[in-house]
Amino acid sequence: MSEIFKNIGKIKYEGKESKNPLAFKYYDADRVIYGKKMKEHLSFAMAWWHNLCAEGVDIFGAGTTDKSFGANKGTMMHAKAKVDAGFEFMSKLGIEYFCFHDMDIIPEADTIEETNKRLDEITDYIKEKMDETGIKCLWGTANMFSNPRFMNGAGSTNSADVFCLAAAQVKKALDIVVKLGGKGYVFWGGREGYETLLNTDIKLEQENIASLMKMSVEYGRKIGFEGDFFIEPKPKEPMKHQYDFDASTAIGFLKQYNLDKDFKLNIEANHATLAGHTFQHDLRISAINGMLGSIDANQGDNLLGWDTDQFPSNVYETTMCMYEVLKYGGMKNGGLNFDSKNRRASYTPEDMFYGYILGMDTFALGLIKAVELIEDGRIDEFVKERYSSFNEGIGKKIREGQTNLEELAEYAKNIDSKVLPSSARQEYLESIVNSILFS
Ligand code: XUL
Ligand code: CO
Repeated sequence: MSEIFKNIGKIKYEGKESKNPLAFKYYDADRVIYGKKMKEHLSFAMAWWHNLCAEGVDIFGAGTTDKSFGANKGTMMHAKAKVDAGFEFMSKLGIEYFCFHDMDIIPEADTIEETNKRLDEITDYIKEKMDETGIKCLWGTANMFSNPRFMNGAGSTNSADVFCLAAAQVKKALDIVVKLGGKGYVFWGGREGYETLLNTDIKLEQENIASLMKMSVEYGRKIGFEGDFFIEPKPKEPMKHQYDFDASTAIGFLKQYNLDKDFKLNIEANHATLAGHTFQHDLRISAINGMLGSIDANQGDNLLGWDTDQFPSNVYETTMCMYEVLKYGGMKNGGLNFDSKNRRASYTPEDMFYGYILGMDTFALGLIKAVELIEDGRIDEFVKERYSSFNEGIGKKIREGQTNLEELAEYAKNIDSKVLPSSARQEYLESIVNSILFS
């Protein structure tokens, strides 16, 4: 196998003064922070689909980027060339994980039998590369949104036959995730949603999605999958309304159908913002529910209303992300998967590396700054103090469920009705963040 990215060597950490575009300025993989290496805090993963498959096609124009890697597209030779390219790419960047959809790694065949045979063949090859390099699988998933049969979703489809084809696909995807030792299995409800209520039975669709997930958990556990199942919330696109709208909605769904013991959430930055939240909000909601599973690392564009999947460059956002992750104690089976793609006009192999270097450095800097915010302590201290009226007296009784409306009404008689809560001091807190970010 010959080298694919010939003019690019191993990407090294050179420090923030470096002007070498093919070097890390902040990501120093082995630097120890809070007793763990940077690479362990961040557990970066390469997304097979954007990096090795997407060629910059958009609805107005053809691809701009050649991802043939020297093979004829649509063949198993091409599938293998993508494996070669992917492992060379990850090795050069020091990325230790990858994530994939079943249909990213092979061209889908006309029969399930042949598709599965191709999956067996390619995963044998991937496994060889994993053994050679030590690179691991973070998570896998089934693409149940591209093929026309999934026009109405997979679990949410109106066709029992399509539902069965989806089940067959998840079964095989679980087989290969287990074969590759994947730590997670993702359900992104690509088309699990609806366009109009005029033709939609929401109750039936949601119950069917839950039973597909339940059967998947049963099968996964039966074949020895010990990792986490993840739901990846997204409010819209491609559907007008998607059932896994945001973290809160997905958690409610998982609890309603008793799936919350096996599932956690895979939070994607650009999906949270499409739902009208900050990235940090959906991370916090997942964390306080014990369900922060993994992260799809990217960023959107505030001026656009769709999923732009850009490489993260916003240090404020990555700082707040790592702040949540550190406070939560990390992600057991998760990591930071770059569900990010180069802009269509950044079409050269070097751009693939620049994208990852940007994303990895932005998260490394976010990690460093999040640690500084935590060590500084002023924000934590402020929040603690802000709620301190619940630490004793009547406040404590409220927290502990030791009171009732009658007692509180009696207590309220002695409170000055003009009382105000303490100042929220948002501007003071924002300037603390700035002083740490730009120190
Ligand atoms: C789509 C998206 C997916 C999932 C995996 O918006 O994020 O790529 O991450 O299916
Ligand atoms: Co994603």
